[in-house]
Amino acid sequence: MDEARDLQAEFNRSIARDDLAALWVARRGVDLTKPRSEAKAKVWRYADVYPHIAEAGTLVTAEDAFRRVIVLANPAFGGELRATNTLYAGLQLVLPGEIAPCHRHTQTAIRFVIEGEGAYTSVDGERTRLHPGDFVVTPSWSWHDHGNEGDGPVVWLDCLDTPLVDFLDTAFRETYPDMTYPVLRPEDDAQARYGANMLPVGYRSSRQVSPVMNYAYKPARAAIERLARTSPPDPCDGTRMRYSDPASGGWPTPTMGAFLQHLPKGFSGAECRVTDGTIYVAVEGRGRTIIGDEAFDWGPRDVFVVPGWLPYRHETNEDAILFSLSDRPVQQLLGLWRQDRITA
Ligand code: 1HN
Repeated sequence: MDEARDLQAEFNRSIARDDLAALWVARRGVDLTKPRSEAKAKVWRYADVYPHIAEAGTLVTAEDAFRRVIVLANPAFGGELRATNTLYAGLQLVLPGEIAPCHRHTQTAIRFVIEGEGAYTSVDGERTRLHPGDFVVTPSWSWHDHGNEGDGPVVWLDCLDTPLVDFLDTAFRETYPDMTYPVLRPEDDAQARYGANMLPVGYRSSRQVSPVMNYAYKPARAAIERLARTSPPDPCDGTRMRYSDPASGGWPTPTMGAFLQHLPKGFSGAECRVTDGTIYVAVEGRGRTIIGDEAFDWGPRDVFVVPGWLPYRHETNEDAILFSLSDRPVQQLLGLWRQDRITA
């Protein structure tokens, strides 16, 4: 018996020298029946993070920093720039008069505005104004710069698919020779063309990304609030809508989907789990989310992460609105996405 074990151990050592491994050894004792996300559940409260953002504002300019961002680094990944398994998140500060210089990269971004007025983002020569609750899409390989023409600080949450793009070894980047890209189209041109339940006749999408640049908060919130009044909430997610690409009906970006949801006052949600690890931003109201066996309180501007396949359950003290995003488009495209309702 011992001899057999010794022989096996010697076998494992000897094949390892040739960069080989025995599958039955590597998988011994590993639960292969379900995913176990490495990511940790976590809340970043804005009141805790904002002082660091404000201090960063006194230490570096947006130009010197290129992007003045405080990254929400999930503690599970030892300092890697990841909020979930596949997504990056960071809070970006642009002060009045500043410009975050132009560049492009293969990573896609969704930027959700947390606070402040007067900033714009420019994508391939078109600008859009940012208001709290809006999100803007920066498609893969599009030139983009940001600026703040207002008189107060502006902060938004950058969410990018960088961990996913890195994993696929597909990260490319270029810096534009000037600070800003030339303005080629009128401001909010995309809003007029694609943002009013219409499309230009003959429009054919040439990219796997929504032509809508800015998904405004006001109409989304009005729709959610109206639905919340007239239809019963989902037991897990309340009144939850996904944002869509008006041309395809699909997701705003190929790698990141976005959602807005309303949870009524006193909501005590059923326990659920989904395979897509999700980044939430509390926009309005207060509540808590029980993730696994830990409760995370949240209020306006707090960001929290629910790792994939960990049971979660939302509770509220007030009417609440949550924005969220995840890699669900990728999982669904590959036929891998699952959900499970663990209703008691
Ligand atoms: C990026 O391009 C921005 O353009 C922000 O504002 C954060 C994090 C990783 C890679 C690219 C931006 C980023 C980023």
